[in-house]
Amino acid sequence: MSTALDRIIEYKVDEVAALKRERPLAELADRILKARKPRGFAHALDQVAGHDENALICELKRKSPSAGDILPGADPVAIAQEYEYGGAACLSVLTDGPSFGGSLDDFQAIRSVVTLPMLRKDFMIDSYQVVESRAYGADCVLVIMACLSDGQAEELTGTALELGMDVLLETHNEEELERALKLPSPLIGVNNRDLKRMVTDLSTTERLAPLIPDGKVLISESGVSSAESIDRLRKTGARRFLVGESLMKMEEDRAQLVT
Ligand code: IGP
Repeated sequence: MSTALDRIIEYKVDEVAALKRERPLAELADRILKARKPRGFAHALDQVAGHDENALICELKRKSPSAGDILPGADPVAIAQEYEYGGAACLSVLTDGPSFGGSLDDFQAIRSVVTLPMLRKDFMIDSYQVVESRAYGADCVLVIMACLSDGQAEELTGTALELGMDVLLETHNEEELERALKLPSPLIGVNNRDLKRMVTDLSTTERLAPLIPDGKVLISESGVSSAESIDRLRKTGARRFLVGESLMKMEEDRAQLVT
């Protein structure tokens, strides 16, 4: 049976083929030469995270397959500024259009008004997208183990590191974690949401956190909807969290979780 993730990857293949025709790599390379150097994404998290402090990656997400429209009519640029003032360590911006309503235009508009390190959140299947991310000023890219072979994950990671970006390796189960741990990036995301079944369960982080060795850095992603969920996840040792929907919906005081 084909899953939501399979369908996304199917249209990504077409999307990337079209992008490559429209804008050759040489054009992107030119932009990269003019771009500001990457801001350390992992470093910014380390600066904030501590025994008592949580480092938040706050996400801009217009809609999603699991939540539908998250905040219709919202201005992601204004929200990104609130996140920055509220104490976010980093930002994540969804750029997938069909499923998440995002775009590189969103990314660029936000990039031009905040100074925080930014993750380009998309479904990377080709190094072209990694190069494109850098050309748009991304400091980190997402590599989702669930939709990549070992060879692909290695190639995307290698390209991003060569371009000076950080790489968030996203895992959801033991097998994906084992594969991610072999790659040369320390940032290990544990997605509490199963992208194939669209079910979110914080026990995913509880199960996988003990399997992450020293020297690697855990980021708990998705379903972090309250101070209670942070308290629960902190018991696994997690101090870095990627939060989208609940912060988007928090119309007042988007700094509330940043403590
Ligand atoms: C944020 P939430 O439940 O706080 O909105 O989740 C983030 O973890 C989620 O958007 C996400 C995601 C992804 C989206 C995690 N991994 C991969 C698209 C693709």
